[in-house]
Amino acid sequence: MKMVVAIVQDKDVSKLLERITQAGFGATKLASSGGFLRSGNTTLLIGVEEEKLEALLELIRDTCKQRTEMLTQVQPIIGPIDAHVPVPIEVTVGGATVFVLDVVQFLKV
Ligand code: 2BA
Repeated sequence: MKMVVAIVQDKDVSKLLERITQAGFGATKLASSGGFLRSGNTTLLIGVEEEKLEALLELIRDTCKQRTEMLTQVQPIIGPIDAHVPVPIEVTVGGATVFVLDVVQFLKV
């Protein structure tokens, strides 16, 4: 068995959960935040039999879209006076960041 940890954008979560539950996978949804953008995203924990792993990854690939987000960074300006100006930077986020882990034991007690 494998544990898929998928970090997805909030905008993709409803559709993805609908599709993975319809396909018979069990999932747990956790609210999370990215370390770089510090904005909300969602982490899904999905336990899956090894033979169904590829089908699950395909659903994630197919559902999670790549998007651009704007980040404003304050940059110092070199000149006669010290100044700091906000500079917008475009960052590409997603589709999804996925880790696949081996499960040593799976119990429901
Ligand atoms: P964030 O950390 O908020 O990162 C959002 C996006 O910012 C990233 O998209 C990437 O395009 C960019 N980014 C991240 N760190 C950067 C840096 N040091 N310099 C320039 N740009 C940077 P994704 O790669 O699609 O990642 C989306 C989210 O997935 C991340 O949100 C984070 O929550 C998670 N993630 C990504 N890599 C991870 C890792 N190695 N371990 C744990 N979580 C990870």
